Amino acid sequence: MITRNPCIANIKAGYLFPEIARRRREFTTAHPDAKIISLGVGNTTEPILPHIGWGLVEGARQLATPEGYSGYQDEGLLSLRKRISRVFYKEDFDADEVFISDGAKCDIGRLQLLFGAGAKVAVQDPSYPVYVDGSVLSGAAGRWNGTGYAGITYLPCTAENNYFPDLAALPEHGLLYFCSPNNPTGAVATRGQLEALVKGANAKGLVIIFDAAYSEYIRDPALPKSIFEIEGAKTCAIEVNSFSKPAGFTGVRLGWTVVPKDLKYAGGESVNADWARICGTIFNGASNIAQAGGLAALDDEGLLEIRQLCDFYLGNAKLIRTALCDLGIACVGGENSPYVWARFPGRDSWDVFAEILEKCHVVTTPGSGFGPAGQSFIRFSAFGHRLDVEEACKRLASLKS
Ligand code: PGU
Repeated sequence: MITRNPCIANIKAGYLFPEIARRRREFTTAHPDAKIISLGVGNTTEPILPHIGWGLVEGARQLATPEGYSGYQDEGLLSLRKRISRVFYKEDFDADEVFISDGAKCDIGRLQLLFGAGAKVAVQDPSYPVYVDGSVLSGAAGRWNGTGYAGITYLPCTAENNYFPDLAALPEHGLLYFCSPNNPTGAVATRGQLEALVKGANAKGLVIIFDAAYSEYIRDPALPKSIFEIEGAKTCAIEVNSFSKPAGFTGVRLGWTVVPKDLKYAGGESVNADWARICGTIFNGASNIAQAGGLAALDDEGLLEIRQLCDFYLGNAKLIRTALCDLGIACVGGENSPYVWARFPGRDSWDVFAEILEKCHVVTTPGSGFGPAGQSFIRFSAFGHRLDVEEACKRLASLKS
């Protein structure tokens, strides 16, 4: 029989979120009457707002007309690529530098095809688990050594360094996944920090995959929403983004990736041309209906709805933060991001996860699932109905006893 891909055999455990779902199921089987509230996976809960919803409906209706019908749109609708460039990048990118995707996660998974199994990968620690698990699947992570993968450079982002990594540790000619606003810590890199990062990346021949999936949650106008606000980023960065968290498209599936034409490999070849080739080969584009929704999301009315939806979830984040602070639990995040990162000194994350589930019937995410530096932390997601979040906050009080 054919042998298993050794990269799959090398992956440490189940993907974090299905593992949480498994533990939740185990708990509900033992306690069938428990009314569980999830502040675990970052999955949107509120309905798509009316104007954006209308865009989706209209997109579907158009497909059923001779003049509105469209088929494959490999790199995405030209009108959407242009609108993304206008709304997010002051038209600084040509349409063929903006690639429409079926979501940021899908592109994060595909992007490593550009660099292959030999890429030296660095991640913020803690970080969204797809960066590391995707690297394991592509063969770039090396062996599991008990606390992490030997081939991955983990860059601790802790209270001690204000959640920004030590740039001296960046690998030369490697790949860095960088997420701001960060999942899970909620930290947002300042302009000065990103300037130092871009300078360091250009000096070391490093490519940054900048994940801006939560950029619409930034409320502080001084904080950059995109790596491309930083001079010099076009020669060292790729940016992935998504309609999931700003527009509630987690189930609709729509995102984009910007690959500047100025970005070149060591041999001078164009990364943009390779990405177009990869997308043309293994991806046939995002749904036309989703893209019609995306167009509606990025007109004036749609942008107001995005603001409104993010404000709602930020309101939830504030309630969670306040509840935790009232209990004397130290936490960060939640101000420019939908995640609150809470510290339980000396405790194992999975034990705290189990305690919160048992005492409060609230599902959270254990910090250690995001990397070694996440140990003793819990991530609270602000994606939930308001009444559920209020109820969860009340229940957290039983953590005192
Ligand atoms: N990037 C970051 C940093 C994310 O946190 C998530 C979702 C995505 C990308 C995915 O974006 P899509 O455009 O929807 O593909 N993170 C959530 C959901 C869990 C998951 O497995 O994606 C979370 O709870 O961390």
